Amino acid sequence: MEPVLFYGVPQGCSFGSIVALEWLGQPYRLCRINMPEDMQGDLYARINTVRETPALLLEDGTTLSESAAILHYIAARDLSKGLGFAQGTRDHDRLNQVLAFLNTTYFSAFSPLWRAYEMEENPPVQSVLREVGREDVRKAHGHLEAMLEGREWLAGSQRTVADAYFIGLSRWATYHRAVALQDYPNIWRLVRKLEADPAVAFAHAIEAGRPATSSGGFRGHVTLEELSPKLAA
Ligand SMILES: N[C@@H](CCC(=O)N[C@@H](CS)C(=O)NCC(=O)O)C(=O)O
Repeated sequence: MEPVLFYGVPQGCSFGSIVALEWLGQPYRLCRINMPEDMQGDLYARINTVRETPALLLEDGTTLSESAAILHYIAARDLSKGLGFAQGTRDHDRLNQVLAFLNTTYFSAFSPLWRAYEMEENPPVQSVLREVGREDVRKAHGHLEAMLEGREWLAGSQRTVADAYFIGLSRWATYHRAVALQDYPNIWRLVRKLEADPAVAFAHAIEAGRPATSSGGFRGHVTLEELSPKLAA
């Protein structure tokens, strides 16, 4: 079977892996994971012991987890698509650098805000977490804005998996009302360009459960149960 991407809803960071798969254009399937309930069972632990999305089931029955690993893997499946670069080149280093920034500093800036979201029962702690999170998110956007100066895309002059990953995470800034993306001209330019991309529209439709038109290789959804016989025990 084609590779299967396990994507999480709502608001998953796996959004970027859906966009990257669409850009790659090779056949793939999707498996929808409602977070956190679908991750609690033994079945999902066989896919990712850390019980997080995204995860990717490969043709040989093995799985790959962690966004950075999955995104580099997708890019490397066909370097002629230009979503990534050959290892050992400066272009690859630059892509790796920006992906690492997004996957650590940028991603984790939102962590206090997600914790606050889960803390309805404790308003004082929730309010401290919100303050810390909003400050971290402001700082991360300041760094990203500077990084984008003079660059059309995150890794330079061409669209890569870093841009796919970024557009998924950038939604959280608005969702948590942490910063207004319009206040950062370089970031806002990139967001508008990506939001106009058919692969991004496709990923939004998939997450929302609306009819979605693939311009890539989407071959439909499979369920965890259907995949069970293919997974290592
Ligand atoms: N380091 C991991 C983090 C993945 C992660 O935190 N995924 C979230 C969704 S964005 C998740 O699965 N959370 C589990 C939950 O909400 O229960 C990666 O970059 O892939």
